[in-house]
Amino acid sequence: MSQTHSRALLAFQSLLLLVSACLAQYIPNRDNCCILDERFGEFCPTTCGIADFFHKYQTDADRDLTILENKINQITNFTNGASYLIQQLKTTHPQMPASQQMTAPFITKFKDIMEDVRRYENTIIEQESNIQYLQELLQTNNNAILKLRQKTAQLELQCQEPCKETVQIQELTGKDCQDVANKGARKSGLYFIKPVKAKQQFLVFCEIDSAGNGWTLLQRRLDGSVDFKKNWIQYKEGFGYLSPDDTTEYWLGNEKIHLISTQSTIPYVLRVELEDWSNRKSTADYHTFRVAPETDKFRLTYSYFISGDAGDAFDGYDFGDDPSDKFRTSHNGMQFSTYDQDNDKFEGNCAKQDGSGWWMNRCHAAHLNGKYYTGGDYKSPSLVYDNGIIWATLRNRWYSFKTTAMKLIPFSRLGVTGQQTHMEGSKKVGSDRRGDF
Ligand SMILES: [Ca+2]
Repeated sequence: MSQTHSRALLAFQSLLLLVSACLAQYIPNRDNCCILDERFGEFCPTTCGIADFFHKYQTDADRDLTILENKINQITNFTNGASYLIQQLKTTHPQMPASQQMTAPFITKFKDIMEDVRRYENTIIEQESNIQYLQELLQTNNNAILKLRQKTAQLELQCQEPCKETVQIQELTGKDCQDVANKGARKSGLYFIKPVKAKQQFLVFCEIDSAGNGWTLLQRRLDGSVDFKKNWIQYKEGFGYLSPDDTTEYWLGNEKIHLISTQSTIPYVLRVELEDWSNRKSTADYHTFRVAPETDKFRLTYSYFISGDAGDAFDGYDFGDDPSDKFRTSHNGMQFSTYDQDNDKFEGNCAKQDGSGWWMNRCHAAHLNGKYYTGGDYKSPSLVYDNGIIWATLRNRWYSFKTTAMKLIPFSRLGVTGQQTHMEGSKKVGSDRRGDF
């Protein structure tokens, strides 16, 4: 409100007051309207015209007063609003930043630091995890070391006692067991032999009779205690266990068999010995048995079947499935196969199917390294392949023999007194006429 308006309003209010007092005492009319009243002073010597004046301007004065009052109220409202706003600003932003431009670098730096902190936190968490893993590993290793120490202590205790089991190895040696027997050996057992081309001697079981015949054992099956599902290297080097009393199973090894069988121009005889589950024993002898070097995959060759009541299964067997059964199951001239070296005549892998190592064709009529089955007949609905210890000319291919042996002797010693004699052309026994796979 301006100062001029204030003064006008004050004067006007005073005038109204006087007029009101005057009107209360004097009701103006034509008779008294000219009566002097000092209270009106020099500006209003009489009350005459006052009422008219008042009535004339009352409406405008009232309107002006109403407008003034509204404006005062508006201004009051504005003032209150402004005060409230200022108060709010003070509360909300007690200290406004001096300048955002000045603080921006600090904010950036702060963010970087926070990022670094987060990164270090992650690194620490990761390292803690690693430490926990290593601690667990350390604990596991400590436990393992503890167990090993305990085992070592046990073994040390055992070693303090003298060895209870001893293996007697005969002193005589030779190129083969016949050579050993020729030097005077008359006792079966373990001997070191060294074939002509062998780089070092190796142990074999020699079966020597009273007549001085020395058989060199190549293979033994007795009880199924040794798994004959072995790879190429194992069949090459040999596996199983030699024993001085011939009570364990083994394959002497293709390399050693090769060295023995090819060391001389004097032909060897291979004798196959079979025992069925009725303890009936049978044999089959082959002339000039030879096993080629590894470069020829230890190929089997012989000149002919001499004799034996087991029959000539190496020559194959007509199972009745196919006219070529006999040809496809013969073994003379076949290379050796294992599950990891397929040298057979079959599009599949005979050794892998049958779980053995052998001179596979497509696949076999003789199979002395097969799976060991107790009782003989082993056919079952779930069995696809004839994988037993088989000699098809003696028993059908679903009959697995109880014991077998393969052994060599120089041909010149065959038939010497003390040896078992064999009938030429022994009958072939075999009821199962199915072809092989
Ligand atoms: Ca094949």
